[in-house]
Amino acid sequence: MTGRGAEPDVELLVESARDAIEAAETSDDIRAVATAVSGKRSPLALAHRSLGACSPEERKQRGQLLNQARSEIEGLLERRRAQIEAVESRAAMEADRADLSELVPGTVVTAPGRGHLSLVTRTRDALEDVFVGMGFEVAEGPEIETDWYNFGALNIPPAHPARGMWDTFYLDLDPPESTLLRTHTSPVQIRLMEGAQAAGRLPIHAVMPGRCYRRDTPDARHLAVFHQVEGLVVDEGITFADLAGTIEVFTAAYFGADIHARLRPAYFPFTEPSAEFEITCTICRGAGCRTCSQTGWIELGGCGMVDPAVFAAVGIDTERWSGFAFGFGIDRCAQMRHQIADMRVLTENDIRFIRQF
Ligand code: FA5
Repeated sequence: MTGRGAEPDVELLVESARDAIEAAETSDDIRAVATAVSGKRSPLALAHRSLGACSPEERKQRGQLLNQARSEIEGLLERRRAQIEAVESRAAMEADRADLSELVPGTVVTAPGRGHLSLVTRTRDALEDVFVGMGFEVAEGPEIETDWYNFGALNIPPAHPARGMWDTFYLDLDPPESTLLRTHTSPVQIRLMEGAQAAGRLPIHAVMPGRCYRRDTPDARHLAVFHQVEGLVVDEGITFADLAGTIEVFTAAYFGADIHARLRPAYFPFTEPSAEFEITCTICRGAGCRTCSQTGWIELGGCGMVDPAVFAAVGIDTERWSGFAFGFGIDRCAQMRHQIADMRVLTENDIRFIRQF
């Protein structure tokens, strides 16, 4: 190989990669093109390999050219991949959009149809699949809880002002306010940590889906009976970056790369630091609408690093272990995934809605 003619052939290589990348239309296409233009057997890789036969001066010059070519090709691939993902995720969202238009008279279903799982159950299953794919186990806990598991062990002692964050349904049992319908899935974290600590089964990487209850007035984004999925990781050397990365991977996997997510500082008594996790409202695409109270953003859940007081309540050694936790609304995820303007349709049993899923 000689230095003469090196530049045109590298230019040619970039040009033909550019043509192939621009011609790609689907995720499968772009994957195949990526292998062809920058994979181990691509002309680019072969050109790199042949540098060994060049003189040191030539190697330096041509090596630089080839590195520039590689970063240009990778940039082109990245851009095209993002465009394709955005188009595909928009198309998937569009296909899932709920249609609440009136039934055409005369199309009433006469024969009993075959039933199917509700949208919320299917959303829970889909969310579980995403987290299981990321290495989490699935656990469950009771819906009727004691004050200790729902509040006390979570660093919310009686009369703590944070109790006001959860309007609670209490059971009519003695002593008063000792037993309740869980207001969130966070008590399952406590049960899991207690069990794992007692049995010497740390670390923990688990998600805990389930039904929750609050004396919330139903509106476009709230129900009195709703669902959350809790996440908990307790391991050595866990940092906020692990939490942020997990949420990012989850959002991209569940909502698609097109949806923007952000973390905002927040307060929860059982995590420190804490954050709220929001995505662009899928109803108005961020422009502001009734569903998102004109903010353009929808809160999906809360998260943060497990507070040392919580580890102390379950006897976990904070010298060795650290962890993060999160809790998302499953109904909220379904609402955003399927662009449902008002969450109350999830409970109304309107056959026009149910049959769409
Ligand atoms: C909690 O319940 C915390 N336990 C979350 C958490 C877990 C924080 C672990 C830190 C660590 P919050 O009250 O914000 O936080 O509820 C979390 C999510 O549940 C909300 O963002 C929303 O998506 C959903 N949610 C809450 N209340 C309702 C409701 N009434 N109807 C439907 N979804 C709701």
